[in-house]
Amino acid sequence: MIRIIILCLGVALIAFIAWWFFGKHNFATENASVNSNKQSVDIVVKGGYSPEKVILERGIPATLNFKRTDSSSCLDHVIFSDFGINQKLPQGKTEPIKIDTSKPGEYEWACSMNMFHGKVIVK
Ligand SMILES: [Cu+2]
Repeated sequence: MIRIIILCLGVALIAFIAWWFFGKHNFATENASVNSNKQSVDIVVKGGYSPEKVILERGIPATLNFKRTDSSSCLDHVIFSDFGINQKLPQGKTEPIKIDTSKPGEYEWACSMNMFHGKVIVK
């Protein structure tokens, strides 16, 4: 009986892990919504970043709207080292961050402890 319970828990755990990774990959990348010379992407900060990869168009002023719903202090700052940005993210509020899109390339962001990461791709 105990063996069956352990087996069931094991299967449930594997299913959960598979779902977790599948879900993340499924929602990982998002293109900015562009309208009248502006582009923006909303990013939810909760146990990481969603989406964690953002594609922006070159030369159009861009804003990333970070909304932190996670209470952990780990995620209370977001750092774009390429742009010299170190922005506090107040919990429950949307914090707009302007991104320089003048040069194409890939720019990473991270939490203050460099544990969680995301990436901006300027095309
Ligand atoms: Cu962290």
